[in-house]
Amino acid sequence: MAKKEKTAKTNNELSDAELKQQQDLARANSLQGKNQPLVTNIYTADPSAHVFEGKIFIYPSHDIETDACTNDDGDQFAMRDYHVLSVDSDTGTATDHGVALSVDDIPWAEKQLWAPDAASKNGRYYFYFPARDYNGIFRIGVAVSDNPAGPFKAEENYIKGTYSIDPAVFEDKDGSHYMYWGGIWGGQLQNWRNGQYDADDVYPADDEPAYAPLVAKLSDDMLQLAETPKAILIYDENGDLLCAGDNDRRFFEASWLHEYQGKYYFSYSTGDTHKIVYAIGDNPYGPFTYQGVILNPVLGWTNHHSIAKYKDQWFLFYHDSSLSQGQTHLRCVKMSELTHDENGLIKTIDAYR
Ligand code: FUB
Repeated sequence: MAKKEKTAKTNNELSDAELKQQQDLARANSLQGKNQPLVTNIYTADPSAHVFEGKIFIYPSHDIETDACTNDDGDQFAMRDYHVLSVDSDTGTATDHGVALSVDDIPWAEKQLWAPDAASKNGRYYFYFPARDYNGIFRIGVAVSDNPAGPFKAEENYIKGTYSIDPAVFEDKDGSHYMYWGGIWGGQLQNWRNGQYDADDVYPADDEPAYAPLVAKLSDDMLQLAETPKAILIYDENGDLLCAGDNDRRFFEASWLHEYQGKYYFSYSTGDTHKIVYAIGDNPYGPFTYQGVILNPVLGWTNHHSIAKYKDQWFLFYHDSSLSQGQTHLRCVKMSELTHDENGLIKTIDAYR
């Protein structure tokens, strides 16, 4: 005890980041039982949930231990395969269906299998995922299966016209599928100018519009983009585009789209301010108007989510780093009920309360 008191840093000696991590960890530990990790046999993150064949399936990243250094490019997220999870509606327990796709079986991808998503059409299942190609550039690929749990077989090449990360696929009422994607920093949106990759990072000035996420309709066979990607415009309450310096509200990564009572909700992570926020529009392309926070910061740096309806109840799927006692690159997926109020606004969730 005496030794511990001698070596431990006092709160005054901790950096702000260390202090925040300690406080978050203490809060997470004191609330064990609130939302538990869905699986504990592996580390999982970036959960994209869908109801397929009457059951909730979750398509997460599979976090692993790594020697790669931690940096703003996200080299510490060195994932090499994907597992699919499903949730038993009676018991709420999740099943890990094992490896659904490995980087060794993706001809164009070298490393870093980041946040994926899946879609279904005519009894087949399509798995969309970002990875770095052999030039170090993030692209988005697709793999196909007859089973929602996989295994999936990857196409030979990435989807033409795609770059950056975090695909999310939304099926509209008419059966059309739209893919949303993009991310800054490690997500490389800041490296694309006029359709060309440039290794130099260029960001807008703080008072200029922030980098926009992208959307494109998918082709009938679900394997290509059916159109040139369009920028998603997100406006504030005054009708101005969110600016790059508006770190509390501007797009960073983790796109998701859901429809509620005829309105389209585009949600995303604010990255360095660690929130999941949302904006509402009248159609899948937007424009969207910023509304507020869905999920306050969780334990760990990243915040990434999905939203799905199961048996008349809406759920938020998210992750935090509680399973690894706060290690940002070793996360665990969780779920929580989500509520739209009588005006269609989403009640903010605090994972610690
Ligand atoms: O899991 C790797 C990356 O971290 C994801 O692609 C981002 O959304 C963030 O969660």
